[in-house]
Amino acid sequence: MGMRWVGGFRATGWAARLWPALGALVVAVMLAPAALAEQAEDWQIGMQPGVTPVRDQIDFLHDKILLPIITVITIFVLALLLYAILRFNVRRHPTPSQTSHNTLIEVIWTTVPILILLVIFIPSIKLLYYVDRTQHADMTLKVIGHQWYWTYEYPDQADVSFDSTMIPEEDQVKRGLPRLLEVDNPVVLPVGATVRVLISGTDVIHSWFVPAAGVQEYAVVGRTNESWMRIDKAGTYYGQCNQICGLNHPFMPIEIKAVAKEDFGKWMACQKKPPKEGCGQFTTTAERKDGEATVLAAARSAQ
Ligand SMILES: [Cu+2]
Repeated sequence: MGMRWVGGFRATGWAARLWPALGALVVAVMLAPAALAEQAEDWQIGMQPGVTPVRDQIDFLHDKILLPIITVITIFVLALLLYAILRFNVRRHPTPSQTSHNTLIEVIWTTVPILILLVIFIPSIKLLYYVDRTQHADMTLKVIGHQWYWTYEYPDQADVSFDSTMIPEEDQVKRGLPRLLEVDNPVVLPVGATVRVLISGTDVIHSWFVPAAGVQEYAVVGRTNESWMRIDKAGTYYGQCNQICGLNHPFMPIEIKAVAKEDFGKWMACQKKPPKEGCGQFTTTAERKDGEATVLAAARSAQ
């Protein structure tokens, strides 16, 4: 059995076997989110992959600006701490200095954080305004939060509207659908269309949160909040109410199906004038066929 260097100590026996296993675990955890697209995953440590321009900008702010800055600050503070601990401990430095003020250092440690905050402030404000609204929407989706489900309205599509309720947990499990995320009537949107999202509520404050789209907006009674999204990749995207809104707060998920324009047209036509037997593959009733659910689940696991 070979010996390995572990942080300056020689590890033998079980410790030598533990470190490669830990390394493999870390790699597995880092790769896990990359393999799956649209919902939170076990062992996920990063953000879900994004599918809208807004999310691209959020990722840029997080990955390229905030994370590097906070990493440098954390390492710098850690280094200062270690230096103080090692250099000025009672054994190596028995007589402490009586210095209490140093103008130069005080000016530096006041101005440098201000400059860092300015560097963060400018792109943050730009992003806030970018997320706020779109000037050129192709369509509007209205989202209304209730205890404990969502209503969706398409005001520029003959006022099509429907409620979206979580299907029972045991059905989700039985049919291989994402637990606590699958709904009876998902929102259907065309890929590539700029969608103005208007969000309101009828009882308490809810929050419409779809991580892959980078949208999180409060649903408040008597107020219409606005955001927007342009989903660039077909798929199913899940979200949840993320404002504690009462007893069934965890049971009002959000499901968006982003589909090709033609499919959206067919779905919308069916919503406007449904045939007796429902709207085919986009059927929006709770009686969705189990066969279809199986196909959906198979498509998901094949992704
Ligand atoms: Cu809620």
